[in-house]
Amino acid sequence: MDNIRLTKQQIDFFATNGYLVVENLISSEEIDLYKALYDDFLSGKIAVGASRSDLGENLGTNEKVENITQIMWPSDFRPELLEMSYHKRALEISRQLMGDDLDMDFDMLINKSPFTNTITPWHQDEAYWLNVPDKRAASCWLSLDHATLDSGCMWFVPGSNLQDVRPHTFAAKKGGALMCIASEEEGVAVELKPGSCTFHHGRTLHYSRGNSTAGQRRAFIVNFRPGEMIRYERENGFDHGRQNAGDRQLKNDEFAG
Ligand SMILES: O=C(O)CCC(=O)C(=O)O
Repeated sequence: MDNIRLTKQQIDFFATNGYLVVENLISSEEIDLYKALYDDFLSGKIAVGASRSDLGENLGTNEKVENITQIMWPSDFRPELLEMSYHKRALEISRQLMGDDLDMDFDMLINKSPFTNTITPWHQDEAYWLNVPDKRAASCWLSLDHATLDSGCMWFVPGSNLQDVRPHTFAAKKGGALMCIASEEEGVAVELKPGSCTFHHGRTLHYSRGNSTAGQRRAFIVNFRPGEMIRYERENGFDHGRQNAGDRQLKNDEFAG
């Protein structure tokens, strides 16, 4: 596949709305490859220890499966991912959106298993992150399945990237998912076919409904920010839960003042 060149209209749309849909980021052959790898993570064939946790713990009511499976840093366990098409194309697009100094900060898998019916609460990613001086950051959310309203596609609040970070709290338990007050009335839902993706800014309000379907809702997420800010994070001991995924922190109280 050729490199994707965004139009000025797409770049402006992202700057104004805080999100962007990019269709067909990877081909159908590539989707099959990524699905096979993803399933090896889900089944435990690729062991990840404490990099795996339940983002929906105490939010959903599932006991036999994770309410929402979150695996941080899959590329630590399969470094070849870094050289594969998804990471490369997503990096290229993030640079077109926000500048040539962007690099990959971290990657993660978030899956909603069939009938787990657990929402990802409304939040802004910045609430989880160290308050870095340069706020440019984009997450690419690649869907390996049909992401629909019922399986838990992403919702975004257009323009929230240009507003403040709302007050966040832990939704159900300390170390679990964060939440803030927002509603579907403010948002737009983005259904995606397999191989398509969205990019969202670190400040964009987003959420997803639970998966009430019989299929998986596999999302592969890669986050990008200026290389200088990645260094700043690491120097300050912040690595996005690389080996302790279940210890999420509320960082947005640092935004006051
Ligand atoms: O997959 C989801 O439901 C949430 C994803 C998310 O919060 C993110 O990619 O920042």
